[in-house]
Amino acid sequence: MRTQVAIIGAGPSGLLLGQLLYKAGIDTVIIERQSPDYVLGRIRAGVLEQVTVDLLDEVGVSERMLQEGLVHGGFEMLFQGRRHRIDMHSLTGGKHVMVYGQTEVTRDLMDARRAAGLPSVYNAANVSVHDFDGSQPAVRYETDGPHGKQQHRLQCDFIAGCDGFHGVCRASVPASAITEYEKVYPFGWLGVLADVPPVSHELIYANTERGFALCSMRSATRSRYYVQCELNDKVERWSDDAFWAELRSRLDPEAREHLVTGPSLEKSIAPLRSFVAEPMRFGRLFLAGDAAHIVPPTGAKGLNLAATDVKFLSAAFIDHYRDRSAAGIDGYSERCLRRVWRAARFSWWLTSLMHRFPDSAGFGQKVQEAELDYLVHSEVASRSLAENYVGLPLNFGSGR
Ligand code: RFL
Ligand code: PHB
Repeated sequence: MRTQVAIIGAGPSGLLLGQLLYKAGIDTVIIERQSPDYVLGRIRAGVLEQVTVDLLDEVGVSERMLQEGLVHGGFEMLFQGRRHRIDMHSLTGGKHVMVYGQTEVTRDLMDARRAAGLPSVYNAANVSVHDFDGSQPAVRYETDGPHGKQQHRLQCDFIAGCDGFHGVCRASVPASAITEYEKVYPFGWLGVLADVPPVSHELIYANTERGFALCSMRSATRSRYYVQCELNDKVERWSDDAFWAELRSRLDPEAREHLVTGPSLEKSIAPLRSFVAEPMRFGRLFLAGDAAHIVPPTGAKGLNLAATDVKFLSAAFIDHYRDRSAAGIDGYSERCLRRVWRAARFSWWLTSLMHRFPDSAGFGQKVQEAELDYLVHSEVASRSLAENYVGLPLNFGSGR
């Protein structure tokens, strides 16, 4: 089998890249290790920047998002028992974010790919990438056939590594060719999804004595809540009742009154990590999304970064095929990393500001309180938070 771009991974980055390239007339095959249902079962991001909304619109998969998504012009910061609203809309000159779950984004992209009749291989085993430092890269994988395992070889011009943090693409690059920067935080997030109306119509980010909490949502009848938990905590240790009691203890009196509880549809623990791999291109292999970088979810940047990576990557392939220019390919890594580090900085900063750290009682705690106080009372500081939260423009700082 042969294609122009082999895409490894059918998460949001792989699927969005597939649609962007399809619109440009470039052939792709997507190879995914899991089943479609497994991919859709992972409950993750909820907040889309305007840049991401525009990209989904550009590839023709915005219809349901525009109908069902919730446009938010602000969010709330809760500390010392009081809520303070960050009015993103007025602080950024009219910008907002869209609350629409990653599961739905992925479903819409999967449906569009299927409707266009584009090839995807799910349940692919032992996926491996080869010869990306030469001119004829290839991907090998196995599928279940009627007579046992079938081996496949996909020849291509380029490989797009959209296979997430634990994927095979980054792991296939020689250690000497890659530099990894990592910060692991001493806590995780315990998340619950439940069919109950949200506690408030906007998101609440809470810094409390018992740790961080986040009140988010998927719709007017479905809520997504998180509480900071111990790094080695086990989800089995948390009954629904225990989760609701913990969340309630981290809310202000008004929110506590409005909190509606119910059985959880999903409950999981995610560790928090900042990670960046440099560069993001190795010959004819390109990394995009979580395969190249991870940010802690506090700033809601992970999925949005994945979307802008693949926008830059699709532009690079279009330069190559349509204009016979190597400029996009050569500049891909640098262009992405500049944006990635800005989001890494913002996500690290907001994580540091909003969580309880085991070792920062006393001075660290007082400085955190002073910074929160400054943040909500200084318009300049609030604006900086709002500007980063809604997302910096694609061409920020480059004049391009
Ligand atoms: P994904 O989604 O991990 O998809 C990678 C796909 O590759 C497949 N794969 C392989 N396929 C073939 N061969 C192999 N060897 C393979 N190895 C892996 C996997 O099965 C998978 O289907 O990466 P992608 O596409 O780059 O997308 C990134 C986003 O998923 C991620 O950044 C966000 O979920 C992060 N994130 C958030 N981002 C936001 O922008 N806004 C948010 O509000 C937000 N909230 C969150 C989050 C992440 C969270 N967790 C669980 C870490 C909240 C949480 C709790
Ligand atoms: C979510 O709705 O899952 C969500 C929202 C905001 C974040 C992280 C996760 O910062």
